[in-house]
Formats: sequence, C-alpha cells, structure tokens
Amino acid sequence: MEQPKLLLHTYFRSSCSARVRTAAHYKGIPLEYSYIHLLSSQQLSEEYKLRNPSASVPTLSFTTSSGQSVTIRQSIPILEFFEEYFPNTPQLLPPPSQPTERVKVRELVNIIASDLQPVTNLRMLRGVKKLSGGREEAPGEWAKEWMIRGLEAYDKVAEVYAGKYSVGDEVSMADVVLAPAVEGALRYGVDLEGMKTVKRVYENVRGLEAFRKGDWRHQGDTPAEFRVQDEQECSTGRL
Ligand SMILES: N[C@@H](CCC(=O)N[C@@H](CS)C(=O)NCC(=O)O)C(=O)O
Repeated sequence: MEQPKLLLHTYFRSSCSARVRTAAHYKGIPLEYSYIHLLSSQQLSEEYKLRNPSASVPTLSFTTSSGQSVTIRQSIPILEFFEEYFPNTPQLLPPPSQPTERVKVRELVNIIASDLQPVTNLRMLRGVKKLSGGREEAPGEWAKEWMIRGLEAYDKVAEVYAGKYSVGDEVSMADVVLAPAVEGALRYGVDLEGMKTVKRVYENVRGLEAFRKGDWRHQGDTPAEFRVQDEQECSTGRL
C-alpha cells in the first residue's frame, strides 16, 4: 500500500497534538505539519473551522491512493486509525485476542482524554477567567485542581495495571496520552510525589526517542525560549 502524505494541524503545546506526534514517531509514520497558534486563536478562524468545526487541534488530513479525501478531527480516533491503517507498525493497543488488556489501555486513555483534558482546555480556561470576573490566577488554579484530580485517578487505576509502563511492560496508547498530560501538569506546578505510578511510568517513557520527538519542546513551532529553557530544565532533572 502506498503511504499517503499525512498532514497534521498541530500546536506545540497541545497535549492532544502531542499524542498524535508521539504515536507517529513511535510507529515510524512520517507526518507533515501545519501550525495553528492556539494562543493567537487561529483555531477560531473561519478557514480552520471549515476543516475542524470543533475549532481544536489536532486535525489529520490526507488523500488516499484512490483519491478519497479524509479528515480526522479527534486525537483518539487518529491514534486508532494509525493502529488499523498501519498494522505492520509497532502497535499501541494490545491485540483483540487480549480484550481485558486492551480495555485497560482504553480505560486509562479515557481518564485523560475524556475526564482531564476537556476541563483544562484553553477554551475552558478562558471561560473560567471570564466567570471569575477576570481574575488572572483563576484559570491556573482551576487547571491545577483538575489536572491533580485526573492524574490521581489515573495513578490509582494504573497502580494495579502498570509494570514498566501504564499497562504491563509494553508501551501503549495510555502512555502516549499520559506523557503530554503530565508535562502540562508540571507546567502548572502539579507535584507528582504522591502519584508514584504516574511518576514512575512518566520517568520510563520520557527518555524514549518517540516521546522526546513528540513533546512540546521539540516542535517546529516551539518558541526558542521554551526550547532553550526546557533543555536546561531537562539537564537539571526538573522535567
Ligand atoms: N477531543 C479532542 C480535543 C481537542 C482539543 O481540545 N485540543 C485543544 C488542544 S490540546 C485545542 O485545540 N484547544 C483550543 C481551544 O480550547 O480553543 C481531541 O482529542 O482531539
């Protein structure tokens, strides 16, 4: 099968985009990138909303060899599509023959993707600021609280499932979704000390090449100051 040219609309600090970037690197699937600057509200442009009416990233677009245009506007369906469309790449879901392992991965994925991320999203934080009467600290306080709740839930569930990684000793979709959520939480000052499993799994994945290449510090649209600052933080073990 001829590999279509895959175009990912992405933002360096978007955890949902990082899931897709990391999975693509892990599987060796080349992506081309189009950058959507969320803080400048480029996701809200009429042109972008034609592509993705949810006004969010990531969006994956490509044309199949038979000429069909395909657009996928949700990160988890993109990850599942990678599993199915590129079956000969390293798989991030246990096989259907292991339904109880497979559902563990999906359960953890959903703690982050359905419970944590939507309530800490940029649009939500903008709404929190408005509702608080414009109090500058309100969005950060909100984000931190919900990130802690989500990661603590993940920690409790993964405590039973995890080995080296979130489910056993194989890297899975759960790890791909967890790592950018942890990095977002660290930026908000969340302390991982009480979350032993999350911390251990994150420490185990963060050095893997695909996770490094997919993270917010190594993107074409990562501003230089974050890149430099974070390389220093990395070397001093702060991230
Ligand atoms: N359920 C969607 C969520 C996408 C999403 O919320 N993306 C964030 C970045 S991680 C975004 O684009 N936010 C823009 C905004 O809130 O205005 C997915 O998994 O793709």
